[in-house]
Amino acid sequence: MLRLAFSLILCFLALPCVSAHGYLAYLGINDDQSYTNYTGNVPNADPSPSVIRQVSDISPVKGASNPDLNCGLNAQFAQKVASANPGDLLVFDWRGGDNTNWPHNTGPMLTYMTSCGSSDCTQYNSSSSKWFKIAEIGIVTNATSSNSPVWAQQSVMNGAFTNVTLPSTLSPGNYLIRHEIIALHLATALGGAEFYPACSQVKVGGSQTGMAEDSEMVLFPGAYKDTDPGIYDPDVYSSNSYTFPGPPIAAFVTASASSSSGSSSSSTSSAPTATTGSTPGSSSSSSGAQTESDTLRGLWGDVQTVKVQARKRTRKAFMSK
Ligand SMILES: [Cu+2]
Repeated sequence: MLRLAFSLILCFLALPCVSAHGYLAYLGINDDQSYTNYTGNVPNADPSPSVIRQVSDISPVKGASNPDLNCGLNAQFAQKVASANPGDLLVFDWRGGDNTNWPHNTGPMLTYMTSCGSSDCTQYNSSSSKWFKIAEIGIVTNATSSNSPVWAQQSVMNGAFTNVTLPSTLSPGNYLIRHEIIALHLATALGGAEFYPACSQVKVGGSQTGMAEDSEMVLFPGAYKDTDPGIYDPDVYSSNSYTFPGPPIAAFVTASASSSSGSSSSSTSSAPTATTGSTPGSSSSSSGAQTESDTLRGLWGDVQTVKVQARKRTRKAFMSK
């Protein structure tokens, strides 16, 4: 993991890494073109109506038992609800606090959902809600660099979107989507992990029947412990293996993903098409072929479809300050 070590050194030397944090700036649904449907509010700014729950600061949530692990620092109800359908592509665009690129490159990205019940999510308190996991992505191989292992989060730092596909058999209803980056650059110390959860309010249509089992559902906080191997990770800079925290991806998600190709879990999309292929120790081949859709097996054997697409929107339009 020389690449990661090098990045860390750069971080110490050149950048104010302690204060370099960020937030979910945009959510796109079925949006792999050049725009993003839904704008998130800058943390602590005067809010505009959004589907993304605003947080109070770009700083991370620290500690696995922190109540803010639910939806981010002092997360507020959002006024709007996005419309989506099973199988839709969710496009998450994370930014640094100054709207430059996301500042971290080490650690996984995980996506959970919870039902808001019969009413929409605009007033739904999810602190005692049960969440199920629909996607996770950690270390992948870098097809442009001898298939060397690299965190998918590196692509986000490079300017990529993170793509997650809604389960193709998801039951209709009102949901919160909790998309989370865990930054592990300080995770060699207990309590060092940085959690960045972001919750978006959606209403899912259709007439599917897929649901998670009770045994697959977790609370936030509650799903993680500070001592989990994927959260306290002394070997994070020397190991190519990674153990995702939280429950496995819900069975109905992986069942629907394997029965219909193209239905997937999580991936990043970036301009240099850097992230595709298979994870270390997986049985699938790592040809490095830059195909539009490439299936890989995650470290838990979960089928993930990596979709590589050119980033068409330029950063410049959003960097006016
Ligand atoms: Cu940070």
